Amino acid sequence: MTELKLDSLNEIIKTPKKTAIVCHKNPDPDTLGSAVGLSYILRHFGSDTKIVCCEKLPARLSFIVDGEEILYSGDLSEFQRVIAVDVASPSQMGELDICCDRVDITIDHHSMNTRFSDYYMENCAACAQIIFKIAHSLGLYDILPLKFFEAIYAGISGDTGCFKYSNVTSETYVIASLLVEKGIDCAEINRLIFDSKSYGEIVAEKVTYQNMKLYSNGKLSVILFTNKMKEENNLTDEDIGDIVNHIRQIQGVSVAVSIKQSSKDETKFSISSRSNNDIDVSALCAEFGGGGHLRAAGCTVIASSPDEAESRVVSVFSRELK
Ligand SMILES: [Mn+2]
Repeated sequence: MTELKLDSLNEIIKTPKKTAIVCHKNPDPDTLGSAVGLSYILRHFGSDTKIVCCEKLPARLSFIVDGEEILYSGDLSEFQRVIAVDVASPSQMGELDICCDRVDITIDHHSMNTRFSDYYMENCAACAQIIFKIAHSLGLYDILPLKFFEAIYAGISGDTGCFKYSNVTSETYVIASLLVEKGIDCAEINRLIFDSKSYGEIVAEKVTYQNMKLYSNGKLSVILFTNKMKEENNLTDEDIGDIVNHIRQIQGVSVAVSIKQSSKDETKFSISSRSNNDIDVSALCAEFGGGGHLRAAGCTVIASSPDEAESRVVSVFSRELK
C-alpha cells in the first residue's frame, strides 16, 4: 500500500469511476457513516457508487444508510474502483477478504501494527471525521445535503461512544459543531445509536450478567457466548453484538472481553475486547491475528470447544493483568 497525501487523494476522488465502497464486517455507525459520506462526495464528482458489506446491517443502524442500496455479494468485478473505509486489516473485510487485491484505496484511522491503509490519519476519533475533512478540503461544506452531515455525525458519535471516549479531541468537537450548525437532529441520531434496543438485546444483557466471569483478581471480565446459549434464549448474533461494553463497567475491571461462538462455524470464536486504561488490547488481539485500537480491538480464535477458546483468550489477556 502506498501512503497518499490529501491533495492526491482528492485528485483521485474527483475522477469519476464506478466505485464500490467497502465497509468492515460487523458494521458499526462509523464504517457505515463513512461509506455514505464518501458516496455523497464521489457522486458529487460524477462517480457511480455502491456500498458493499459482507454482513447484514443491524436494523437499528439502517437509518444511516437510508436510501442507499447495499451490496452483500463478494463479486466486485462490475466496479472500476474499490475503496475501503474504516477497515483496519484484510480480515476485517470478512468474507470479502477474497476481494482484497481489488481494493485500490483504504481510508482509515485505526492504529495498527501492520498498516493496511493508504490514507491514514493519526489521532482521528472516527473514519467519518476523515471523510468530513476530505469534503471540507474539497469545498463541499455548503454543497452536500443534510444526509451527508447526518451520516458523518453518526460515525463520529458511534466511535466516540457519544463523545465520551478518550479518542475525542478538540477537533472532534469542532467538526461536531459544524455538523450541528447544518441543522442535523443529533438527539435523534444519538437516541437511535445508543438508547434504542431490541427485546433480544435486552435479553442478551440479562444472559451476560448471569454468565460473566472475573479473572485476574477482578481485573479481567469475560463473557463467553456459545451457540447453545444463543439457542436457549432465542438470540441472534445481532442481539449479542454489544455485550462487551456491559461487562467493562464493573468497578476494578481493566479489560473486558467477549467471546462469541460463530453460528456458521462452531470452531470459530470472535473476540471483542475493551480496555479501561493503558493496557493495549490491540497488541493482545494481534497475537491472534486481529487488531484495532489501543482500547478497543478484536480478533478471531479457532478452537475445538468453547472452553478451549476461553482458556486461550484468558491466558493471553491475564498475562498483562498480573
Ligand atoms: Mn472507526
